Amino acid sequence: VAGVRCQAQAGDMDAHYMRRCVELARKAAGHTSPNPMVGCVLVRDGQVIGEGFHPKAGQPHAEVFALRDAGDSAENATAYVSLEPCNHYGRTPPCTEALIKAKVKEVVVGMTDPNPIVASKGIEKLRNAGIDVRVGVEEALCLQLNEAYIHRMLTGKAFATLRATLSMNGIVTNQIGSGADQPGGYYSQLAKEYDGVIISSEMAKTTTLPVSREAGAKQPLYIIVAQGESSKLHIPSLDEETAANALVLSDSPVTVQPAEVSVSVLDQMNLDSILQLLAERGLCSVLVDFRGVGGSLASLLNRFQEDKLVQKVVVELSPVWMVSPGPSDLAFGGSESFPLKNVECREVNGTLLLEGYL
Ligand code: AOF
Ligand code: ZN
Repeated sequence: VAGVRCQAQAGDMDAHYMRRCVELARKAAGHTSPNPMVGCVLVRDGQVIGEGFHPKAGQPHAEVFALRDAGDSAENATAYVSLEPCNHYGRTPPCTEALIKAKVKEVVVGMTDPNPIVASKGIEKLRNAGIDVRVGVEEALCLQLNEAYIHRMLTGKAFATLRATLSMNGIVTNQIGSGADQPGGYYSQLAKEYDGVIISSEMAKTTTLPVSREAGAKQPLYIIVAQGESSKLHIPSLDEETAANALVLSDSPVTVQPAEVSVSVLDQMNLDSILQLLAERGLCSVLVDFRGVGGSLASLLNRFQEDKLVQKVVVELSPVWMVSPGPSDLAFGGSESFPLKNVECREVNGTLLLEGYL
């Protein structure tokens, strides 16, 4: 019985340290693309002797920061890593070599790396060096942490989340300044975690792009979809700073005013080619911000469920009843329903938030 209890406790501690890895990894949320978020904890004799996370693509990996933190004491330690250690020379040298050199005795991995140049080769390398490797501790949590990175690796497209605000009678609203929209509130938090935000040119023209002016703050790339625009697109809130962080996607050549913005002309203006283009530019995740001024986004989103182009939906249910421009304030009908998975519901400043996976 003592042996069984001992094993159960070891399992609990494994889960505990892996959750800490995920917590560390999340500190870099929104900063690591196209790389994943990764955290690492080094434990020896039941003591944490080093911690680290991957802060940004081009910088050292989580394992390297944790080994630096531990100094000379990593020998015989157990390394917990939320993602399989890499075994290749990329922008940085392989983490497997660093772990072998530091003489850790065991590596506990959250999930294998879907990157084809890693794909279990890191685990193999460690095992061949005589290190015990266990894989799959808190795997579901690690998979969720890097859902966007994994999606981009496997499909070559950015992970897309559709965001809309609905009135209580189900009408898509343009509620800027609603509970969830407060500065520093839920929406600005959400935008920070995504690599990009897709909006329609109609919305860009009529609203101020919510760019953070805090020094060093992370900005998502604003992707402005312009369809059927004339050759001149005027976006009043566009200054040099916002323009540096924006990209206009258009179906015909267009000049943008008053500031200079990069423009890509797409032969095929559809969500599929947009998500591919963004993945090629290194974006893992994108928020499709569908407000009342959806305009050209509405046609892009037509039948997106069938094409499996949107992975997640975030809906804010605002406590207002809207008068609709149509014949009735209630929308009837709808042909098919797609039940969402892993639905979560919470309240933020009087707005109900519903999130789920398609
Ligand atoms: C790890 N630990 O913390 C991260 C890993 O160009 P590089 O050198 O940064 O390599 C990027 C790839 O390394 C990335 O696509 C993914 O496969 C892996 N990321 N691996 O062992 C880390 N961030
Ligand atoms: Zn690495």
